[in-house]
Amino acid sequence: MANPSAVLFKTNDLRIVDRPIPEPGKNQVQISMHSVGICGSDVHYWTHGAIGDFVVRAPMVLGHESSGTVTKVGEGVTTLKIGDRVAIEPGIPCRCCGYCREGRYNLCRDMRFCATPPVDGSLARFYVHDADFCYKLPDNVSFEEGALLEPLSVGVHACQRAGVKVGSKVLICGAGPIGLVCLLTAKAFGATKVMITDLDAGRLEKAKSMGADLCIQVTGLQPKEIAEKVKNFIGDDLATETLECSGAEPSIRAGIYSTRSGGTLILVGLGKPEVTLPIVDASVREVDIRGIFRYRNAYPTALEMVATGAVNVKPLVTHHFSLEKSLDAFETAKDPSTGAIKVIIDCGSA
Ligand code: NAD
Ligand code: 572
Ligand code: ZN
Repeated sequence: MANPSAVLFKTNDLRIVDRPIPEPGKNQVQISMHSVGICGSDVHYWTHGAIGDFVVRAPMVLGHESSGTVTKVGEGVTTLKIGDRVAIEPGIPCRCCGYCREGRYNLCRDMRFCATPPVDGSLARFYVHDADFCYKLPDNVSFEEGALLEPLSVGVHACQRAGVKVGSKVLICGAGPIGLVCLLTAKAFGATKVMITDLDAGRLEKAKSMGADLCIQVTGLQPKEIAEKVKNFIGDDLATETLECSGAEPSIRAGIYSTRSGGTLILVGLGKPEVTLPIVDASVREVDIRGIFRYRNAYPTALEMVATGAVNVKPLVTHHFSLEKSLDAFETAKDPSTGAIKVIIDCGSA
């Protein structure tokens, strides 16, 4: 096959099929793909065929956490050359609307984001992307780390929106891949205590090994009981910033109760579209509740954190598969009994 690609045809119908090798247009580069991480959203499109209003109506290539080597440069590209190793920021905004022009390009309504219908992702042998959304990797940053810059950028944006700083006492709710990148980022931003919750003991063990100061197994606990544990650990105060990374309704409630007056709760996790929350408690204690939507201008920071050793993202990776074995990779990512955190697909380039 010239360009084997992991194409989702419909729910539970993911196949490796040959696609034409794409040629780079103006200001684009062709990339021989190396590492592609599987995200929860890839698994969700595979198993459900949709996330909210984004419905897979035509065959779509999956994958948006990726890196590779530049194999061709299109007209006008001056910043990259053949052979450069790059991480790919997967969302290309329109560049023209008010949000783009003020730098908040993640809010662009015409964003084309890899593996969000109808836009193809990058889980293929060859892929073409705008050059200015590709970041050259220094020699000491691996392809795998390059792919992990994508979820890490979510952690960077969450911590920036939260205002995590030196001395912060941060609570993270949910110890999946996103909770773990938030843990790494909060520590790199100077948080002196990072606490994390989950229902799953294995995920909490992973969080502990990655630097969590307190792990709270929340099964059977009421939101206010979780807040009490946070308060006891910090020493008669609550979290300065809370990053909710599960999307679970009881966890958002716990997030409000666990955040100190005047603090900030960031809603990273996206679950039910409507939930019941102790909103008066949040309001009278001036707990700011802020959402995040992916990230903006975060790749350079994420790359700098990895390149300097401020964070170590390697422990996130639990499994590797070849592109040809993508279906096995998705089965592994889907099955909680595998203990998978981040499954990486190696697409074949050296
Ligand atoms: P994940 O499902 O792997 O992790 C979520 C974790 O939360 C799991 O470990 C689960 O056991 C835990 N959990 C469930 N209920 C809980 C509860 N009541 N209390 C504490 N923990 C609980 O997902 P992920 O890949 O880590 O992503 C996390 C969330 O972030 C998802 O909702 C995802 O859609 C969202 N997300 C949002 C953005 C954004 O732009 N806002 C970007 C990326 C991911
Ligand atoms: O890494 C980007 C990313 N974004 C996720 C989930 C996983 N990975 N989001 C959750 C789903 N939304 S969405 O708005 N959507 C499908 C476009 O519901 C985007 C952010
Ligand atoms: Zn993702």
